[in-house]
Amino acid sequence: MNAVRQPAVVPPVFTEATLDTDAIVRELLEGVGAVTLRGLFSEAEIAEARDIVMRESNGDDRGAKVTHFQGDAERAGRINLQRRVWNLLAKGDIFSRMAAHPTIMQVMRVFLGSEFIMGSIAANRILPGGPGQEPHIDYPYWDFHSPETHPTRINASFPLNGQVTIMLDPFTEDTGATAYVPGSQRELRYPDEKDGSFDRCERMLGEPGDTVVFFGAVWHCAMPNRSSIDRSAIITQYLPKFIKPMEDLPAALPEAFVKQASPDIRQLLGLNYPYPEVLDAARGGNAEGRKRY
Ligand SMILES: O=C(O)CCC(=O)C(=O)O
Ligand SMILES: [Fe+2]
Repeated sequence: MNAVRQPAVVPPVFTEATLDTDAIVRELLEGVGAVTLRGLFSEAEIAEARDIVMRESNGDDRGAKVTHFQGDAERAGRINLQRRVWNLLAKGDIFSRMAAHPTIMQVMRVFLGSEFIMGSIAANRILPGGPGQEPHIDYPYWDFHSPETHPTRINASFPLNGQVTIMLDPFTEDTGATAYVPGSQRELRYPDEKDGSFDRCERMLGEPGDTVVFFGAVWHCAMPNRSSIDRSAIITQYLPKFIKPMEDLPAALPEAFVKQASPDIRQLLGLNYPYPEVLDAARGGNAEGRKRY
């Protein structure tokens, strides 16, 4: 007799009407490590984002852009079947609307602190036949396979990362929906082969427009696309204000974009938090401390 498969551990679903940021924080830190937000984006918005991602990545047929956690695909000469589109804020207003969606901002303010920033925003497109990734954890934990380079006793009791995946295509087992190991974020560790992530994983399933928020310390990876359709998502990394971001986002953007950015986008670009600064050249006077003691 076949072993009975346990029911899938599905990330709890919230809408704007049922949003409960305390419950979401608990789920991310102490629960499965992920939640789904539904109904944040219209069909037209998803279609607009998808068109740009397809157009930009069609041109990259040699997979020339940098990518991550794809060592096996690179060795097998198949890296062009997973394509990234970087610097999305410069490629359409829709991506600023996605990055600073009020509901995402509301969740991240509670999870990462009100002055949180964005460390990266990119698309990840897996073409039909495209490979998956190695199970991993995300920046700034992404090199935690060398834990001695991180502070002693660092742990996952509080977050240094919040990930958001906005699905542009159906995320199914066939198309390569992101795999994750529920609860693995509670003990901060980079997974290895002995952990058997592929035997223990669940999938982040959903329809175009569904948005998964997860704590990047949860073991996860893109999976192979065995279908005949593309599987793309917008992948955004949010960080506490004091973490050095993964991408130098302001440097990649036109000056005019930065000048005209909304208050939320300025915060996401890290412009509200001025450090590191050349203090020897900074305006004199007291710059930090309580206004009144
Ligand atoms: O595209 C996916 O399913 C996940 C991508 C991911 O986890 C990453 O690139 O860090
Ligand atoms: Fe990841």
